[in-house]
Amino acid sequence: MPGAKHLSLIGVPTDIGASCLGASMGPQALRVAGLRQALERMGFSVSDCGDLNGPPNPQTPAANGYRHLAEVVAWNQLVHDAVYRELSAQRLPVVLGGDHSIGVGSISAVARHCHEAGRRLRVLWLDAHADFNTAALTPSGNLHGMPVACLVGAGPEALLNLGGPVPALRAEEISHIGVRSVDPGEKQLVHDAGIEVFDMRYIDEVGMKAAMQAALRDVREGVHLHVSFDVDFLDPDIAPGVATTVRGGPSYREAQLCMEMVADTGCLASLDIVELNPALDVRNGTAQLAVDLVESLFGKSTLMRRR
Ligand code: 4U7
Ligand code: MN
Ligand code: MN
Ligand code: MN
Repeated sequence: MPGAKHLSLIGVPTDIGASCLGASMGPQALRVAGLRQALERMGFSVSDCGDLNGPPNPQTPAANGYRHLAEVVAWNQLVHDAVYRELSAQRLPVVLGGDHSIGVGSISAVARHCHEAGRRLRVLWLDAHADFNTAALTPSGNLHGMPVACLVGAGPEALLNLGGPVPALRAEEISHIGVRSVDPGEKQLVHDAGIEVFDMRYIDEVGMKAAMQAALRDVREGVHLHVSFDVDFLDPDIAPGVATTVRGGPSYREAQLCMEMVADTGCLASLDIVELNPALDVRNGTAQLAVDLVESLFGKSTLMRRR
C-alpha cells in the first residue's frame, strides 16, 4: 500500500512474551511522546484505534518450553485481526507494542494481505537479537525471543495458524539489521534457515549505507515493505528504555540513515514499534527518540530531496 496516506495506530499494551514487565506501557509512552501529532504534521491522516484488550500477564514459569503460550496466542490473534482489518481498509497499520512476541500476529496479517493481493513482501527486522529461538533452544521460554522462527514455520501450532498462509514467511522474505546478540543454539538455526543477517560486524565494516542498500536491493514499486522496529536495535547509550539492552548498537546518525533509506524506497506499508519499556526509560527520552526515528521512516528529511 505505498502511497497510503491514512495511518492507523494500534496499541498492544502487553509484556506477555517477555520476562521483564513494563513493555505494556509502550503504547501510552509513544502517545505521550507525540507520535500521532508528529505524523499528522507530516501530512498523514492518522487514526488512533486505541488499545487492544488481551489477557493479563500471569507471570508463570515456562511449560513445554514456552511461557504464557495461551495468552501470547490470544494477544497475537487480536493483533492479527486488527492489522488485517486496517490493511483491508487500505490503511497503513502502525502497531505500538508491547513486547516483540506480537510481531507474529502483525506480520502474519501482513503476509495474509500480501498473499490475497498478490503483492511481494519484504520484512526488515531491526533488532539487537535474532528472535529465532524455539522451545527446545530457548534459554528463557520467553516468546519475544521466538517470533521470527514462528513466522518461518518453527513454532507452536497455535501461533502458526492465526490466519493466512502457513508459514507466514519464506526465509528470503526477511532480513535482520543490527543483530549483536544470538544465543548458541539460535545461531545454528539462523544459519540453517538461511536468514540474511546484517549484523553489527557487517555494519561496522561496510557502513549503514551499504548495509541498507543490500537489504533493500529488491525493494521496488509494488513491494509491500514491513518494518519491525525493536527499540533495542538502537545503542543503549541513546535508548535506555528497553529491557534487553545490548551494547554496540547503531548510533543516532546510523539509525537515522537506516530509517531515511527505508523511506526513500516509498514502499513502507506497515510497521511495528516494540519493546519500548517506559519503566526503564529516562524522562520518556527513548519514546521521543523512537518518534523522531519514525518520522524519518515516513519520509521526514532535512532538505527537499533532489532526484
Ligand atoms: B527481543 C533472548 F536469551 N535471546 O530468547 C531470549 F537473550 O524481542 C532474548 O529481541 C530475546 O527483545 C530478546 O530470551 C527478545 C535471551
Ligand atoms: Mn495493500
Ligand atoms: Mn525483538
Ligand atoms: Mn531485541
